[in-house]
Amino acid sequence: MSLADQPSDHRSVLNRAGEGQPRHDWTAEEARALFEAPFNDLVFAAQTAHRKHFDANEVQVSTLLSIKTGACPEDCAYCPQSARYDTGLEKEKLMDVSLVLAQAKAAKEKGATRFCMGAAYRSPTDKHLDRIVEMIRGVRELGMESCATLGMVNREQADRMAEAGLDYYNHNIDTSEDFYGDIITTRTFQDRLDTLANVRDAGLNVCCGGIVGMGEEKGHRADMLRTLANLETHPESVPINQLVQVPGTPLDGEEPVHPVEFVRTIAAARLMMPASHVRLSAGRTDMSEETQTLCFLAGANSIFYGDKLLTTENPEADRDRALFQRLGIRPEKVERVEERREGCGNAESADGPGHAAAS
Ligand code: SAM
Ligand code: DTB
Ligand code: SF4
Repeated sequence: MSLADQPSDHRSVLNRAGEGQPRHDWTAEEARALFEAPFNDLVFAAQTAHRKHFDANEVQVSTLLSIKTGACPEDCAYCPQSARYDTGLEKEKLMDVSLVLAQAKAAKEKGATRFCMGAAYRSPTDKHLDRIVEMIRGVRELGMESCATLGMVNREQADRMAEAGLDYYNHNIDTSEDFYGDIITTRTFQDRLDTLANVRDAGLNVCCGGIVGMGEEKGHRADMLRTLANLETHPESVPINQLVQVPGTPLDGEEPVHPVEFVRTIAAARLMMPASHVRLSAGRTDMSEETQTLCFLAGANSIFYGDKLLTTENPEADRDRALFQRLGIRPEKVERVEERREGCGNAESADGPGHAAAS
């Protein structure tokens, strides 16, 4: 055991992490200490780190659209879109560009600043990518940030999307390397890291996180976040999804994660990647407003907004507007989009994505 692997007292880990300095040398013990720390100490440290980089009352708002639905050859055990499971989902071919842009425009009018296009592919064909590149250009022309999640991409594909002006590419590691094989067998953990490297090398912002509630243990959650935090550059956006259980998928009926453990995962992500946006992602429909509030307190500062995720429900837009109002949360301003594009938004710049510390 090296010195770095010695068990750490949670207090020293929290004190250091609360300073909000991005680090890439997290030990397994340090990451696990966050999951064992007293909850109040953990959330206090996470909120402290959060305020070093962000306005604590501002939340980034993205809207998702499934641009190609179902019939996926992969076997991700959580996913309603895998062709291997009978989930009753209606499959849909790749949408026309004009329909996608009409939805992007509607999302913008409702207040979203980022539009995320998701497709149920193992990896996109170059022919499909031609059409997706047009969608990316169109979303950008609307003045929104664009994000795509299309499965595995090679360097050339990532370059094409970067040239079209794509802002973010989402590709999740989903869970820890150890637990990964229990969830997905059709592509490896290393395949995912390779796609992330292609996306990063093409100059795109990386959106990468995972799912909580798939039967994993705390240690797996800690290890998943450690993999992300120890990347050379932290993902600019870290979605933490709570499993949405869908009848017909192998994970339907899994013991749901306790809300406190979910909030812990958000707090740990905030502490381990303090300058990144942490997204309280899928699963909010099954979450109380009190749990969501704790997530914001623990440092979540991004959500999916709009009545639908990809194929499952999301809280109604009206409810989210009411929740924001009750909490005094403002959607992150459109100007931040331009600031990030001009390069002030490097997640590891001294004062974080595009702005100074909170008041
Ligand atoms: N097919 C592409 C891929 O796998 O990269 C893109 C779309 S896929 C639906 C994007 C991510 O959504 C997955 O990696 C997973 O983290 C998340 N996801 C899918 N189904 C989910 C579910 N039932 N509950 C929570 N998250 C889910
Ligand atoms: C992410 O981490 N979560 C989003 C997005 N990235 C693509 C997807 C959630 C999907 C939830 C299940 C569904 O609606 O199909
Ligand atoms: Fe396919 Fe993506 Fe669903 Fe896996 S998560 S089955 S790759 S759509």
